[in-house]
Amino acid sequence: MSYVLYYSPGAASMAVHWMLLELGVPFEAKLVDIKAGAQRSPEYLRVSRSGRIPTLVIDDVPCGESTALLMLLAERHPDSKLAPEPNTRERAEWLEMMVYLANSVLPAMRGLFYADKDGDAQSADVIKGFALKQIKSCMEHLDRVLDDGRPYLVGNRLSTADFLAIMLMRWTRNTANPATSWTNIANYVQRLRARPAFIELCAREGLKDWLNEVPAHGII
Ligand SMILES: N[C@@H](CCC(=O)N[C@@H](CS)C(=O)NCC(=O)O)C(=O)O
Repeated sequence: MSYVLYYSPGAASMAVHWMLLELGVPFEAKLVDIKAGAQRSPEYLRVSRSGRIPTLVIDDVPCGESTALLMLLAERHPDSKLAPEPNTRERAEWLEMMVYLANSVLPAMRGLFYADKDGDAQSADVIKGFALKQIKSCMEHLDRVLDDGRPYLVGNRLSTADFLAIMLMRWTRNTANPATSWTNIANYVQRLRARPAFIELCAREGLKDWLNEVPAHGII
């Protein structure tokens, strides 16, 4: 079993990177510098037909799409229990949440960050405005899901849905309505950010701007 993750700091690879750390499996991480356009280099296009991040090369086979990769890793590592068992109520909830995040939240984020690149510059502001409204309504929905005080998004235990949701919530941090402005989400984010694997992930990707506050005396 071998894993090579092509990633860019804070990008859609983040959830997969986090999951690999939680699993504690050996993997190699290869940086693709999006700002320098490395996702369009002939080397990268040899592993990724779409030229998008992430790609996870599993036993020499390149695989894409962050949500699919999380589900695939959960399938390959069933002992981790990062996806609920088939034919359970939690499985139905998990499938619904994974598809909601991939199908409603992720495309809106793409609209927010890539409106000028994917569309044309003249309509970019309109697309971004629409995306921001969609993202706000998604965060309202996720806050309602968390309203019963559950510690994780699905089934009272950590799952791939949490890796994906936290990554997406982080992307709202510089908008007028960051995800953490909703109380249930803010508590959820604090809980998940305290995980050692998340702290390790941020250290490895050089991300310093979305960590829990460390008290002045240094004891958490
Ligand atoms: N649906 C894809 C989205 C991937 C995606 O849009 N990745 C961005 C980084 S967050 C990317 O590759 N951007 C570079 C580009 O589009 O040129 C997934 O979830 O893997």
